Amino acid sequence: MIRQPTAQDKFSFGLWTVGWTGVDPFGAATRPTLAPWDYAERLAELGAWGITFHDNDVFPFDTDDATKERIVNQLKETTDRVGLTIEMVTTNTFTHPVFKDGGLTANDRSIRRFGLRKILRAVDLAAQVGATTFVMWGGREGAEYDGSKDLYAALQRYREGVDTVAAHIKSQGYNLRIALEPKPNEPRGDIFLPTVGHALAFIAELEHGDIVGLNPETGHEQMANLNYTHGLAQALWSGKLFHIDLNGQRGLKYDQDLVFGHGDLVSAFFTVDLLENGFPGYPDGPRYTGPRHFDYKPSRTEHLQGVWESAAACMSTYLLLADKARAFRADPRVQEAMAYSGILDLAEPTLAAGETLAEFLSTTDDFDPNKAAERDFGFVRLHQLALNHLIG
Ligand code: GLT
Ligand code: MN
Ligand code: MN
Repeated sequence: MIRQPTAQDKFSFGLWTVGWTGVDPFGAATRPTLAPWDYAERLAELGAWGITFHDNDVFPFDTDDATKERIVNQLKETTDRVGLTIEMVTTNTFTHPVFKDGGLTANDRSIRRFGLRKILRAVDLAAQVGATTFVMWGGREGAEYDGSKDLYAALQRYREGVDTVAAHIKSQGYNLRIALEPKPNEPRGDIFLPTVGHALAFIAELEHGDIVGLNPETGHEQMANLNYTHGLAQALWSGKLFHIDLNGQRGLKYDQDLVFGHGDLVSAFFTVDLLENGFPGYPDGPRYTGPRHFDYKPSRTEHLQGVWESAAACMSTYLLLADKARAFRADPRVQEAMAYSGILDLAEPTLAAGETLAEFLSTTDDFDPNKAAERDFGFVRLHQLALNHLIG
């Protein structure tokens, strides 16, 4: 079964996703390179709503300003003509060898100044093409050897870099927010800001943290053996879920960037359930309304036909899971099981309204711990109902 996407579904793709030609550390390209506008046109035909890109997905690293302008204009003309939104732009601070020790946290100050300038130019480009999110994935910000970095200084310089970018956005009056993208490792042995939690704590230390949030990626959290849906939930709870990178990952190995749902399918179901249905106990609670952005790689065994099929698969899988997640929440058996499990009771504050600490401490509620310990929560039955919806 295939579900056909429309613009209302707000699906978007990085140009580097369908544009990946299959070059990996062990082998050469297995597919031809198309022009950026060719990828955009094809994504629009498939039902995507938007695209995203790095500066160097569109023009090569050493392009002069006039040529840059011409290429960017040609892409913008194409996206306008086919009705695609350029929703996010980011900077490539990882491919060129100059960035081998990072862009914002390289030990070499001249490289940091070069990296920061490149990022600021990409911010201007983002504003020029109408993007509203600016992702910062610091893939080369990190180390292989603990002795190779002053870790305090690295965080100081990372903060300086992100705050400088945020200050530039504010001073120019751009309608842009920064979304930091955590990843635990690869390409560096250890990347700074390795998880959602580390990045949230970092944002709290920024001067301009009000316009800085997160772009969590499914596989990146799972590479750290963490729960992606929990990560999204905490980012939402903090008001920091600015953007998402959906894909698939199967366990603790290299960053697979599989089609969404081709990794941990049960986890993907609950991710979509959270994105589409929100928190069960908070109908008016925080919701993610941004793009459903895919950051995946069509496997290098596939040629162009397989590239388009895998992009369509990301969107179709999302829509199928959304249908199932809605049916799951609407099912009276599920609602009964959720009530039995006390899911909605967790939304009730532990202290009563107006209850003082003295009042609270003066009573035992006639609570019998042994009796309470006999409670059956029924989480297994509830989970099996989820599974029935997922595979039924
Ligand atoms: C790179 C990385 C992705 C990031 C991209 C944004 S680039 O492909 O693996 O996870 O989202 O810089
Ligand atoms: Mn990835
Ligand atoms: Mn990503």
